[in-house]
Amino acid sequence: MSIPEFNFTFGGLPDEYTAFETARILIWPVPFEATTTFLKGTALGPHAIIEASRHLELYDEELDAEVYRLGIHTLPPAPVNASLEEVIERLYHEARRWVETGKFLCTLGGEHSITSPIVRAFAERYPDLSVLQIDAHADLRQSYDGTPYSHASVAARLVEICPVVQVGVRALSLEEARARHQLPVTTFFAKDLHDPRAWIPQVVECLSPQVYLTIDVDGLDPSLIPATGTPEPGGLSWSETLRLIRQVAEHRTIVGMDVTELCPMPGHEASNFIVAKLIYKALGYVFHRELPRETP
Ligand SMILES: [Mn+2]
Repeated sequence: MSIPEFNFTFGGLPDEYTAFETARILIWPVPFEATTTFLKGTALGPHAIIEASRHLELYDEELDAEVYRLGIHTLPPAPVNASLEEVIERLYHEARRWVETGKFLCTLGGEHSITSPIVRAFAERYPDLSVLQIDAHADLRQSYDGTPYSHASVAARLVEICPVVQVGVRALSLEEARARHQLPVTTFFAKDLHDPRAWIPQVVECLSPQVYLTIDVDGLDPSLIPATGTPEPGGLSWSETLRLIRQVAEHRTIVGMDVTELCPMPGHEASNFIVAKLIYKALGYVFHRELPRETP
């Protein structure tokens, strides 16, 4: 699959808001796909998200703020033409470089396996880290299709680094259902998410002070984002997802994030835009304390 060139930056911002030196936020495209099992195409996810992001309304009415004024720099895409193991190792080293800048790193996948090397880099800088995983899948298989770095095993790799809290899970194997009781993982199944006034504070309670947010877009309902490789019915709604991220950002410090598994599909361009909007909303929540109110 050939990845189209990246001719534009996230948000289609004026140059004064995209310089690396002054930007508070880094957008890092990682167009990597090696182990997806059902529908292929998530390597095209970063390009589709950035392209759609040019059409975002840049004023956030909920926060009464223009989030892009923090400065958003779009990094060159990570080189991903190597073996799976090699890519995982390279992503770790490159992620370290970006984490060391102290800027907020938001990675665009690509398949979900990219998350574990990035979290490894974050855990070195933030020893009190936990991961909040929004996902339809538990991803707790020790290995899948012969590799421990499958996208179906990403949470099994994450729990080797730090505790994980999963939200929206509704597809897992018996092996995973049994394994999770022996692992540092708390799973909030989609079937149990009724009143967000009850379950969201419980999720927050399970998280350590510093949180890395990983969003597999299939965690949201496929009626909202059908363009994903392994869609599962019964996912989070738009408002539940925003409310969850907002409350985590208010009560904990989100130190980095990624969004994975968008699989762009003709006829489902709305998915690309919804993912771009989700990222922009999340960035606003992360920086809510620093954003000046724009209207009286
Ligand atoms: Mn998933």
